[in-house]
Amino acid sequence: MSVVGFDIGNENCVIAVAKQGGVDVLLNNESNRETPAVVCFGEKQRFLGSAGAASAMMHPKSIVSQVKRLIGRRFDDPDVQNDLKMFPFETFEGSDGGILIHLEYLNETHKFTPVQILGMLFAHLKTIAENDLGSAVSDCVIGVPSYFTDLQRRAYLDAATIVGLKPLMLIHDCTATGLGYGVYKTDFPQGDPIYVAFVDIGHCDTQVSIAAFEAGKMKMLSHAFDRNLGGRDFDEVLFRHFAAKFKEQYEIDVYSNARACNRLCAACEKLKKVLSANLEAPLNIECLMDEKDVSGFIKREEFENLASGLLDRICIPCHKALADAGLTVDKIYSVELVGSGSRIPSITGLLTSLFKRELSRTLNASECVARGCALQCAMLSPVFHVKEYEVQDSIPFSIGLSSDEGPICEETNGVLFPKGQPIPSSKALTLQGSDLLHLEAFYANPDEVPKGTSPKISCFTIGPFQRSGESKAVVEVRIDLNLHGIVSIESSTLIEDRVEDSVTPREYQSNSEAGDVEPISETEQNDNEHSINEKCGSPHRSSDGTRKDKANIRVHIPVSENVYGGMTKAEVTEAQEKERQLMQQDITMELTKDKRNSLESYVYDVRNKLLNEYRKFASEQEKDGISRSLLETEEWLYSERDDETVHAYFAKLEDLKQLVDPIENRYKDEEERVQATRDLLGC
Ligand code: ATP
Ligand code: K
Ligand code: MG
Repeated sequence: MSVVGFDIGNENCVIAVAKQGGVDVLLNNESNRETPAVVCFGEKQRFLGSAGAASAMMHPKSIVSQVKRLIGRRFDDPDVQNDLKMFPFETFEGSDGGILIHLEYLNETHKFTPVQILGMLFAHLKTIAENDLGSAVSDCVIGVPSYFTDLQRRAYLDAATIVGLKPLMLIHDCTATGLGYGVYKTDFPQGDPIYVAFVDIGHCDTQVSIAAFEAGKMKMLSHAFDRNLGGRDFDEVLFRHFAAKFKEQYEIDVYSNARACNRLCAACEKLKKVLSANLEAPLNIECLMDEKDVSGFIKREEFENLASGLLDRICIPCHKALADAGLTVDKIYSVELVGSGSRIPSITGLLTSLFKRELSRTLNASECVARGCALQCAMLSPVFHVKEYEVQDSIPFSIGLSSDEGPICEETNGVLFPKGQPIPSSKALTLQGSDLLHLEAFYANPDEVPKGTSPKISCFTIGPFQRSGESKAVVEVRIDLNLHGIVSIESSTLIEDRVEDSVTPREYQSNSEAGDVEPISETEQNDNEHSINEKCGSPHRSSDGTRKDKANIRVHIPVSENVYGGMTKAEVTEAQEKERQLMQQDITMELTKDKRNSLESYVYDVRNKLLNEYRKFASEQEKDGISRSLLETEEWLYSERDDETVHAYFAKLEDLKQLVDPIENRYKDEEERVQATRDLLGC
């Protein structure tokens, strides 16, 4: 069983595998360690990852990138609308308020949700891993931004399920990075823990987290972020600068031309990278628009001035992470800078003065998340032995719970899991009801979640159940903040007094099929409507209230959950079927290409051999016949036919072989004879 970690970036994805003796980053089909997060729809097949990026120019209208930005978001979110403007494809609002991407493919308009597109990317990364490892990959750990909402986390799990991946855990990016830092670090100072700040600047976002390390353990103290600040914003600064310049200088408006926009955008990203290593850089694009070649020039200093607003914004999550961790900069032992967006020198300068110390680059800036994910996967895997290491992560959002009768946790203003709650955690609630209970999970503090996040997370219907007497039934509900950081109901149990001798347990069965009945000791019940028992830090625990002497009957009752904006089981199944079809089409097209290539090279090969090694073994008549067939096949191949099936290419090859094989055999016989004679004389 393999142990795989995935870092899904807005720009690049990285796959890492834990092996005996360490973690390796896998190379993709193009031998790169990073795979572009791109899905492209060609005419008859999809191109994924590097192949997708390479076919961008061929199919500019059907290339989907930065899908991570769209996952679990609402179509009407102003941030989303802003992003959608930059995409070349059309998008619409789905019936659930989510995003639907419309793409022309195989003479039809296909509608995909971002989850489906992410699934395609997952499938591609899975295939790369499987080809490398030579075995099936299913268990994995996937990195997610700390700002991901419940819905976005569920969307990742759905995308994984669609393509047969089983995430053992979704882990926060900076936690994965921290794990890689802590596991390998051996020189911990004696005494107090050390505090390390991780600053990850990616293509679209910035995350800052602070962790406390001691020998053998790590605790995440805070997660802060700017969801809309990353490398691409620096590209945009350059883009706007040059778009304005070229308008003045060349009288062209790149905004009016999608292709010109794309090209200038790509050129600006390159320019930004050049400016990381040089104090000035030129920008030249041939025939950008209206048949005009353009050229420009910029100094690093000017770029820094243009980007000063962005630089200021990087400070905000840094200060917030410090404040939330309750630390001042002088308490920080080290600042680890990761994410390729952080390669801009002025960012380093800014962070150096903010944290009042030299920054460290102990970790591989582009691989650390994937490596940490693979390590975590190894730690969770039963087949892998990893040295004991304790990780305590936390959720950056307060999550509340209410019932039909109002908030449940009144003492804490309705908050069930406050910001900073360890992941995973578990709480047992004791509730009362007559036949059904409704619970609503929600974000309790709109200031904590990213702007535009709906406070509504999910609702749970518990029951139906039957109470035995006049009084309300007592139901114990175990709510988890699970390993993925998702709120879920782990179990719900009807608790009734055992009535001696008169009633058999069967009669306590609920209306559901899931009616396991087991007698247990009673857990403590408060006099008020509901009480809470809590546990955290371990994924599998139940409440252990004070025991009383009297035994109770516990009956499991069914729970149905409705995630606002989430996929139903039926939708996941449907998406699986759709993905299976798309994948089949890709495989068929690849196979067809292979067959076509083999036919093509066979024609060349035979033609060549007829002039050389086969010359003596074929009559003139045979040679003429074969040459004619080769020519015919070639004409058939190049007559602009692109709708042939695998079988057609296969049949043509077989036809040719029928003609050529007898000659091939004569040639081989002769070869063998010569070899035998040589052996006889030679040795
Ligand atoms: P995210 O974390 O937002 O999902 P990601 O993980 O794909 O995205 P990274 O691969 O960490 O992002 O970083 C990509 C960004 O880094 C891009 O904006 C890219 O232009 C930028 N980048 C890469 N190399 C350099 C460089 N030498 N100088 C400046 N920026 C760079
Ligand atoms: K990445
Ligand atoms: Mg990243």
